[in-house]
Order: sequence, then C-alpha cells, then structure tokens
Amino acid sequence: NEQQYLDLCRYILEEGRRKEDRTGTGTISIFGYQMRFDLQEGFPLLTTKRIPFRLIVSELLWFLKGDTNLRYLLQHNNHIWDEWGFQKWVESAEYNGPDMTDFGIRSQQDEEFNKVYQEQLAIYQEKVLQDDDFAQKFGDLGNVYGKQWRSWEGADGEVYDQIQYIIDEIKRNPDSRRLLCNAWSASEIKNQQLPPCHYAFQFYVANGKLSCMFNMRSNDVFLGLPFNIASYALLTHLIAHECGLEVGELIYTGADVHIYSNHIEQVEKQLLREPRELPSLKLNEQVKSVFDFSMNDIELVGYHPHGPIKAPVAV
Ligand code: THF
Repeated sequence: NEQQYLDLCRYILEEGRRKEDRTGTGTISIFGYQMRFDLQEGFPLLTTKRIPFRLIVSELLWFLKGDTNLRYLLQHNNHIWDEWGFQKWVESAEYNGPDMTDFGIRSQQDEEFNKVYQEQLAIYQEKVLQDDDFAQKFGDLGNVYGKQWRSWEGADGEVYDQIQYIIDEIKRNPDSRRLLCNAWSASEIKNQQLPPCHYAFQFYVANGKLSCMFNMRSNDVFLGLPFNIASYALLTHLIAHECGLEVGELIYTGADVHIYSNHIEQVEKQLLREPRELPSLKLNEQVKSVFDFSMNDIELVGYHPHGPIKAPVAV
C-alpha cells in the first residue's frame, strides 16, 4: 500500500524533468500517474513520516460544511490554508503594513523578513478569528472546494448540492455511472484564491463495496499528496458508512505530479525508512449522516509512524 507512494517518489527523483512553476520554487515533475489503495487493508495514512491526521479531518469537515472561510480552520488550529488567505489580504487595497510581496519565497530566504512576515501573519489570523467583517472580506478563499461541492451555481441560476446528490443516488441507484462531483468551473477560476488541485472525483459500487477515484491536475507529492490520499479515503469511509456499504478501493490519478526542489532532501530521508502497519479508522456508530460528523466522531486506531519531516510549503 504505502510502498506505492515511495515508488512514486523514487520514480520522480529518477525520471522527473525540471520545471519552473508559478510559485518560483522549481520542481521535478512527471505527467500522468495512477495508484490504487485497497481500503480493506487499512487506512492509507503514511507511516514513513508522521502526518497530523486531525488536520485532514478538520479540512474535510470544512469542505463538507460547504465552508470556504479560514475562520473554521483557525478555530480548529489548522493552518494549512493560511498562506492563501493572507495573500488575498496583503494584495488588497486595505492592507497598509510592511511590504509582503512574494512572502512565500522571501520568508524562507531572509530571516529578518521572516520575522516581520510571522508578525503580520499572526495579526491576520487574530483578525480572522475575532473580527466578523474582516473575516468575511479577507478570510474567505473564494469559491473553493466547499462551495463547489455543496452549492454549485448552475448556468440555470439553480444551486446544486453535488455531495447530497451522490449520497441519494448511491442509495437509489448504486450502479449509476454518474456518482461524480466536479470542482472545476471555467467561469469561477477568477474568483478562486487557488483553482482546485483535486478537481473531480467519482464513486463506484460493486459487491457491497464503495470505491472512489479522484483526479488531480497538479500535485505536491511531499506535502500535499499524503493529505489528499487520506482525505479521499476518509470521505469514502464516511459515505460508505451512511450508505451501509463496505469500503473498496481508492484510486488516485495525477497529471502534473511533482516534487518541489526544496523538498528533495526530505524525500530522500523518508525513502530510507521502512513502512509500518497501517492504522484503522473508527467512526462513531451513532452518527448517520455524512454532514453530522464532528472531530470527536472520527478516530484513528493503531497509528505508530516514524517521526515528522518538516518542509516549507510553496505559495
Ligand atoms: N500548495 C502547495 N504548494 N502544496 C500543497 O500541498 C497544497 N495543498 C493545499 C493547497 N495548496 C497547496 C493545502 N494543503 C500542508 C499540507 C497540506 C496543505 C498545505 C500544507 C503542510 O504543510 N503539511 C505539514 C504539516 C503542517 C502542520 O503541521 O501545520 C506536513 O508536514 O505534512 C494541496 O492540497
């Protein structure tokens, strides 16, 4: 199971081509890759480095609420999206603090600047948490995942809940080939702080088991991919739970699959480690609806990973 992830890392290190990217960091990249995880073998969370599972849970619950505002994530001590909200704030006309141009790159290269940046980021986080108006204006990432999943605005002016449709349809017509959610909207790109990386996913029911395939246009293999695999595995478990199904396979399809040039040492370090037994997932049996789960209803059992490996995120 986990070996597939390590094989992908090795393959990119060997075959990847150097490519510059939007963030200015530089990557080595391949195009087109697929992996299959049998969810019956255990929950696919990496054991060769510690992944903070609670961040995956709170991010998925945030998507499922249809929320696109950072406030919920900050309330749950989840900071994986902070940089994108902060970027919106410092690029706005109302920001008049110290210059934050290219803060992602500069904070890694210039220690003096990093201090000022950390101060500004802390002020921003505090305002999103405390100030309702500020949070509405600058804490929102635009029409990102939560919005597209739960309240897609159709050209007909109607609002569509794609997740509710999938759940209803699985119960009504499990053989359907339309159990699909699409987050990519040509007309919304300009309103999104970051256009969706995992842009579509589809479910499939056979032999009483629910499988899921998700597609990524662009994938940060060291930081993002372990989160993405675990997140879609969790979503598959939640929907299977509500629909009275077992879990089947999780299938990943990636397009531009890359390792950032400042993650290579970390990947090499991780490749020296032996995978351990996978954990398993325990859901609170009392909760039925996918939309009623909270943090305490979702528990990981038997997770004994190697230590964490830190790396900077490219913005
Ligand atoms: N942009 C980039 N460059 N990489 C991504 O993975 C990424 N994401 C989301 C949006 N844009 C992206 C955000 N998801 C981490 C994990 C997932 C993220 C962003 C950051 C991260 O830093 N993880 C750390 C732990 C962080 C912590 O403890 O707070 C780790 O070590 O795993 C792709 O979905």
